[in-house]
Amino acid sequence: MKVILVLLYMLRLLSTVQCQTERGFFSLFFSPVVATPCNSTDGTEGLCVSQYGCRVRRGTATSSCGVFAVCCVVYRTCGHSSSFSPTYFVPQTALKPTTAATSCTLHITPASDMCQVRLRFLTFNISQPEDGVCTHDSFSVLPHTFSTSMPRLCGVNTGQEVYVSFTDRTSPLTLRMLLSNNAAVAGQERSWLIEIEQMRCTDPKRAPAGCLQYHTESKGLIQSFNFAPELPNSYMNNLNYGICFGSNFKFCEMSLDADTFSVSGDGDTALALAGEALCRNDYLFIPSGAPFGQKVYFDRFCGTRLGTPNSTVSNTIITSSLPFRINVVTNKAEQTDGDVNNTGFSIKYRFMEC
Ligand SMILES: [Ca+2]
Ligand SMILES: [Ca+2]
Repeated sequence: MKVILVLLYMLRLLSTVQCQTERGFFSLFFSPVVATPCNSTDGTEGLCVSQYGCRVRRGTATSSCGVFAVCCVVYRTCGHSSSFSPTYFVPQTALKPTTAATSCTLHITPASDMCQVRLRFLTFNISQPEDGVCTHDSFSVLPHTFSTSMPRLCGVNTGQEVYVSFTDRTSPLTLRMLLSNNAAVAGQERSWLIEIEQMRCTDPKRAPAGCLQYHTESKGLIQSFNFAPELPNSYMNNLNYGICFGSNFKFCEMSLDADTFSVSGDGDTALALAGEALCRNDYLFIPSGAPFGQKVYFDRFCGTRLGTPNSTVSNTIITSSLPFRINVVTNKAEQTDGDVNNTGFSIKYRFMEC
């Protein structure tokens, strides 16, 4: 028994010394010299550092990561600021949803050489828009406003990613969750877990100018914000943003197949529309988009199916305009334009080799 106690005491002594000398002799043996990334069970990413290193970051040790090292995740909440990357924005330090009506802001200070942040919405669930407008809760990134490319968002956006540039590299970006106390939404549970990763000016994975969303995989899924087809009028107004695709010389064409497409008109009637005359208010701008196998080209696509004009089913759309890019445009009105039950879009994209 005595032997065990002495051993435990020695271990404790070692760990204390290691905590106090992060770069010292013991850290060479007991924690990585160059901190390596680690994954936590809630989908967040941290750094393997000593307990002391984690306290310096004001991080949370989520799990053990080797002898005397912890996976340290930087969570921040209302009123905080951070220059660590990645930082995770949460409603409260206890990592629980909130029902409080509040203006919750987080300041992100650019570290040196950083030009942009990528926001990944690991969880994003606040109140729904009303007739396309975030009248109650909203998420915005200041000094960007909904009139610039980063829109004000609400509803459900789990799984979405956006890229926002620092307007100047010395002043912070402010992430703001505005939670309303209006009777229509009071007491609702709101939750979010937003990963904020700072991106170097030289990072090849940085989104090009004018691109709110950026995809570099050769195939994937693009969805409109608050894509929740089970909810009527989940569609968002006042959008004008670019979805861009990073490609290389290997790829000459991109195909687009809609699982869901409901952008204008009566959401309960199947009808594809295209062209400037028919798609005036809400549309997807797909440069030189042509229905597969046809040599007719359009830029604007709208209606309730994505495909050949007047078709009642969606067809594959091909674009060969490089770099691949789609613009999402919606105006400020919806039902007064005769648009009912528009739910937005969910489209599979795929690059095609030359
Ligand atoms: Ca519409
Ligand atoms: Ca509209």
